[in-house]
Amino acid sequence: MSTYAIGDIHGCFDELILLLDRVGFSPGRDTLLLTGDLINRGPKSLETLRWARRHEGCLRLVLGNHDLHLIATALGVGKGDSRDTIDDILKASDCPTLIDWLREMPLLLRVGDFYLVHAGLHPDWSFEVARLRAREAESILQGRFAADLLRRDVPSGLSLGEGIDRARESIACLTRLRACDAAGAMNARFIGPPRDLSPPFRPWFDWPSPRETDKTIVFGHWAALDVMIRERLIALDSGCVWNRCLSALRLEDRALFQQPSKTAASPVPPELLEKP
Ligand SMILES: [Mn+2]
Repeated sequence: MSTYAIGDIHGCFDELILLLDRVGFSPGRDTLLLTGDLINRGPKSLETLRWARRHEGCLRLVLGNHDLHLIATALGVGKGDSRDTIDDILKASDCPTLIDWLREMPLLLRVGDFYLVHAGLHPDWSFEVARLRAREAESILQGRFAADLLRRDVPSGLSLGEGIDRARESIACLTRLRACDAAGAMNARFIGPPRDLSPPFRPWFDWPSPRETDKTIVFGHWAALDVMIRERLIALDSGCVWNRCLSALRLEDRALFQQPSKTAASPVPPELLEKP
């Protein structure tokens, strides 16, 4: 009985299956924790999403920004990007079922001594605050104001309640955060390695925080960070879709397994060609 945390898949379904074979994953015995961004940019988003739903009994996942972008697009409020590879999902006959299933997934998940999140936590948040914020955003995402929550351009005149404003801020942190200043203000454009950061920005996890120190945060999203394993912090996006590899960490003994990428999405952002 093992638990494998797997980084951002981004539609790299062939690599996922090869990686599971490599670790000897057994659906009835082992558990998978996925850091989110299951889809988009890579070649097999629909296959990945269908597979995840079919294996929901042996896996848990948190939503990433690309998963939310898919939900937003399906709800008619997505802002398309020429690099999107989610058309196969949107055109599939089971699209509504897949989207409904995805909308039920959490933004933050606690599994034993581990917290799973796609991108990061605001430095000011304790785990309890992060948990309450995630629950609030999840409940809006599952309800009839989901489209208002996810739209990027809020039309003037659209009045968003305090809950929705706060939930939008929570979602930005949980699914997009990499670098921020001491007050937690995000540097939204930065996607490079930490050594390229200049003051006042630091990686979100390097600021002082009231978080309890007995839990370990597992996250993805930051491909330029690559796999990073610290005592209480595990980063797992090793850029499979950027022609690097897909990573799985067995949480019980921290054994790392990696599957080289078969397909490069193009163009590869120059920041991601270098390893940190
Ligand atoms: Mn992401």
